[in-house]
Amino acid sequence: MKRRPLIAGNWKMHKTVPETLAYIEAFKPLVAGVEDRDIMLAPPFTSLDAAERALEGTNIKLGAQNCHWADEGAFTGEISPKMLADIGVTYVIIGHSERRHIFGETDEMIRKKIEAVLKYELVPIICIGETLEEREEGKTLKVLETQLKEGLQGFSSSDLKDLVVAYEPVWAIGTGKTATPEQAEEAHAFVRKILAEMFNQEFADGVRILYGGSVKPENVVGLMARPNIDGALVGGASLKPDTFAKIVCFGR
Ligand code: G2H
Repeated sequence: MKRRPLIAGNWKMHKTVPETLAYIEAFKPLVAGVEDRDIMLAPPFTSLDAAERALEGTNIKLGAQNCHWADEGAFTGEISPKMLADIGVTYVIIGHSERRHIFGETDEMIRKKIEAVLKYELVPIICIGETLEEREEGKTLKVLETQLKEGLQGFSSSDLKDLVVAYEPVWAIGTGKTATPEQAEEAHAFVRKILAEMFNQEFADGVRILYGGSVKPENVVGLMARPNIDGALVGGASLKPDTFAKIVCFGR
């Protein structure tokens, strides 16, 4: 099945508002006219509003890197999906490994965030992936299955119709080590099989599964050639407009 590729840039904790605007100014012409794939930028919260204005009328969608699950309340330092929807965000990255491992996010918190994001018709990108220790112990597939089953528990396939999954092996994030296309494909095919078991084959066939972990212009083509790899979630290599544009424009 042909799925529309999605190339997503996750800036993590990088760029001020002026830096964001300068990036977008440089990036827009580099990807203008690229209409056969989806493009997303996820700046930090402080830049979202300015980015939304700068991206208006372009082929680039806006993403947030995280959110809380409540609409509002006494949650100092948090941002709600209601606030993100209000400023024109389309995608929300949920359960990134840095959120799981540095900030202690659990599968239950991730499930609540997905529910909240869906309420505001935002598109969740749920991140899953194993640590090096888990891979070396042969637990990779079990970890992926648990993260999917617990994070997506209680939803129907129609609730999750636009769901995006990002497979990000923790050992490949920001380390320069990329999973080989074979390793990534094995994980992606397994994710699709679990989604088919949890929901149904038609649903699973429509879900876009992104690979994340040291994606660069040099390795994107090999990854994207695999049947179950539908896009990339790019961190470090999304910070420079020309480098990210090369990744977005793979194969063109
Ligand atoms: C994985 C990825 C983007 P990087 O975290 O989310 O980052 O491409 O720097 O490994």
